Amino acid sequence: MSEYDPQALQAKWQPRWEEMDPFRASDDPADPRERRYLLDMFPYPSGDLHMGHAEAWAFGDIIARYWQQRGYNVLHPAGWDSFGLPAENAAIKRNAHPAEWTYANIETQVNSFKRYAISFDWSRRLHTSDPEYYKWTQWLFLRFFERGLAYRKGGLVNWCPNDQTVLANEQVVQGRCERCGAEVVRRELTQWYFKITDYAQRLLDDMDQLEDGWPDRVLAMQRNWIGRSEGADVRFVIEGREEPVTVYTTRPDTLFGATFFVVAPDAALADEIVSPEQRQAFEDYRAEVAKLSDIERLSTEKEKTGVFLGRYAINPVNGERMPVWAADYVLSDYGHGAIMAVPAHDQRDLDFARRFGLPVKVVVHTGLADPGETGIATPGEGQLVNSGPLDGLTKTEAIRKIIEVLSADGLGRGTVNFRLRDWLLSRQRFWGTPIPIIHCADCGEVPVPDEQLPVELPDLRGEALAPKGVSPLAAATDWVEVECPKCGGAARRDTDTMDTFVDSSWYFLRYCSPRYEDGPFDVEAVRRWSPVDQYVGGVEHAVLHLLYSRFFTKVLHDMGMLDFTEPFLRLLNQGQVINGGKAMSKSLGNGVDLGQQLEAYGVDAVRLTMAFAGPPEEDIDWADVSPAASQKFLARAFRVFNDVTSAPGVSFDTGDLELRRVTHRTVDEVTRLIDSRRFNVAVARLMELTSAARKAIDAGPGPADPAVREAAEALAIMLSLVAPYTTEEGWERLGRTGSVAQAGWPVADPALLVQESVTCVVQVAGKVRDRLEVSPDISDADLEALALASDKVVPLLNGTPKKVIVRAPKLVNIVP
Ligand code: ANZ
Ligand code: ZN
Repeated sequence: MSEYDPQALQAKWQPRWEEMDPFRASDDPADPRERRYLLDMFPYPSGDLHMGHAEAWAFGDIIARYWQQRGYNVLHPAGWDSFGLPAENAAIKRNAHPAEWTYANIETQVNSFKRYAISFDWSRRLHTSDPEYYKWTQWLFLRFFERGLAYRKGGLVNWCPNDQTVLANEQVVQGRCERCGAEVVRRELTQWYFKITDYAQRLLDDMDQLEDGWPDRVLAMQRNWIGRSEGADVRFVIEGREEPVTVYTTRPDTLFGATFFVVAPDAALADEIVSPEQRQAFEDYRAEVAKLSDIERLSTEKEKTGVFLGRYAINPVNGERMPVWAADYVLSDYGHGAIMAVPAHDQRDLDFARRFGLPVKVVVHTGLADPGETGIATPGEGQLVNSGPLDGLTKTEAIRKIIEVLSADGLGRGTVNFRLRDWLLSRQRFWGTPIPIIHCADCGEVPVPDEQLPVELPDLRGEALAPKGVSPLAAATDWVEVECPKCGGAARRDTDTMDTFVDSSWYFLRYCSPRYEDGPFDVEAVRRWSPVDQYVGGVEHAVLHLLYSRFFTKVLHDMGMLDFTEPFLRLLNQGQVINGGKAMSKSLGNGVDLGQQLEAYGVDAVRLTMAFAGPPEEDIDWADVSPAASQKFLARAFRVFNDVTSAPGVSFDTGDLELRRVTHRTVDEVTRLIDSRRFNVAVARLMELTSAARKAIDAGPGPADPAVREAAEALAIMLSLVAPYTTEEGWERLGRTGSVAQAGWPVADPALLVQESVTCVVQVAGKVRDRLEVSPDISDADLEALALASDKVVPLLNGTPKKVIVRAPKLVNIVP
């Protein structure tokens, strides 16, 4: 086998690695090695692995294998986020149990990951749909419940008419169900929520810890989602209503410019205050609005709609009467569900005022044209006008002043608001973690006692799982009807299951002690391994999963179970694998099948192509890369390993100095490049090292020179991060024993890193007058100074030369 045959190498080494099991993390507390935790985002068992998996896991594996080589005790676990709708829909179609589809797909992915040579510690494998796992998801739910962080409330929720389940706001994308694309409607339902809003400020503050480790855009998306704003609550009296109504505004300085008042049509207040004459119109309008998603309601494109409620609010600062309207652009669950409208300085209010002929009153002079005429609101800085005691102040001063005034008069106060809402976690579907609560007519919501966990799913399959608006679990009478754990009376289990984001909010903790039976995780094991040093995964999880995991971490910290507050220190978001400039899709027919690529080029060439394509954060266009060229390069490297003739263990000291320098420089650079996740440049350096070794074998000191062995061994180790099969075989060919994955990262000798000098030619008037030995990275300025000071040049110059052209480090051209 001196020809490079990737399939033969895979057939040879995969079973051997299976036996060696080289990537087991050591749980021994006395293990002196530094620990590192590399986590790939939880895979969902949707089918076999695809190109996107191949990319993400190739990157994660480079880092994990690198740490392994550096001598760390590395935790690199594998598991599956195995609850969820696709399994359930497949089960309905095939009249089967969701577990069948799920676990069959997992087996397929396990085999593919093994072939793909990911350096997992397989002993820690877990699945969120195993009762041994979801027992602890339930246990955690109960702890949240005890702390008031899991609660039920009624309200309008997003409902997918196709999947027949509620969706979190985050799962509604442009008014449609994230999973199936159906248009989402609003429904009044009682659902379970996690009180993530209690943690809004901390979720924001703790981002300080992530500033250096997470991509800026992910931090921005988190910040945006939490949506903190500062402003004021202001109390308005509504004529004929005892209790004043509070509104939230970020611009209390514009209070004198409020010309009307708007209530969310779906807020209880609207229903309460609407006048009898306007009731019919209001109810018709409300029914229309119920069909819209928040996104549509907030769209600035959409023509403004609304109805007058036949009532008036009194502006607390000037006593003016303002008509009260209901309009969909005001949301019932943000702020207080009602606003003061300031059309001159808020575009939505202005659009509304112009549509319905309401007055526009400028109170901040910004220097821009009158919004009442232009239709363009002026939200910017300026000087207050028409505002009594605020006149002449700047916006900032006016905000401070009016908050003082309102507070003194008991009419309002400064406040902070968050866009973040509580996390709706209950789903009316089968294949998820059952909510461990029992409803008793006398005792209310009763937690299932810990010793009765897990509440296992009943055995339902096929038709029984079909969506019917209530959870399929409701029909499993034997399962539902239980005794109340408190009073022993007849009671019913909660029939909803949890959003799968609950399962994946704590899996990284379970990996630290995956078989632990006395709790969700062994606190000591987590202390040793966590937080995660490097998380790798797609940017599609930039908001939801990361926010939820951060929230869980903070709650567990408050429960005294964790000694840190952020779960993931560094985050790498890989780009997408696309084809021909477009995302791969069935309809475009531009999908690339991973299995076929692996068949055609071998695992190593595909992994190498992923790493070499560009910076890991950028998209890889498969039409622009060449796995065939990757394979050719690997064959070249393989030949180098084969051609070395010196004995293993030979001293490198007497080796060819030039090649030794190249080797050590490459080690030094590749180390830094991997540390900074510039895998593509690292691969380029390894290609150069391969060429240098080749040249030394063919035209230089020859294959027996110790420097050739040194280069080949360093190459094998460094390249093993990307091409494990080729290098494992190469290592064996080099006469070395043990896995190349554990050979240990090469160390660059500083003495061999000093750069040789370069000869620089100095020309005067086109003639070569001097040759200077300079450092290859000399600056243009230094080189110019050296050249102008040369003994051979000075006599030829008559004062300052006309022109000096510098091409560092090789040429200086002087025009006297
Ligand atoms: C008057 C005003 C004048 C406003 C002005 C803005 C500019 P953020 O920054 O997102 O927190 N608002 C308050 N509650 C609302 C609700 N339930 N639905 C829709 N809009 C609501 O936005 C706060 C601003 O959004 C508030 O400040 C309010 O409009 C509006 F020149 O009050 B403002
Ligand atoms: Zn009871």
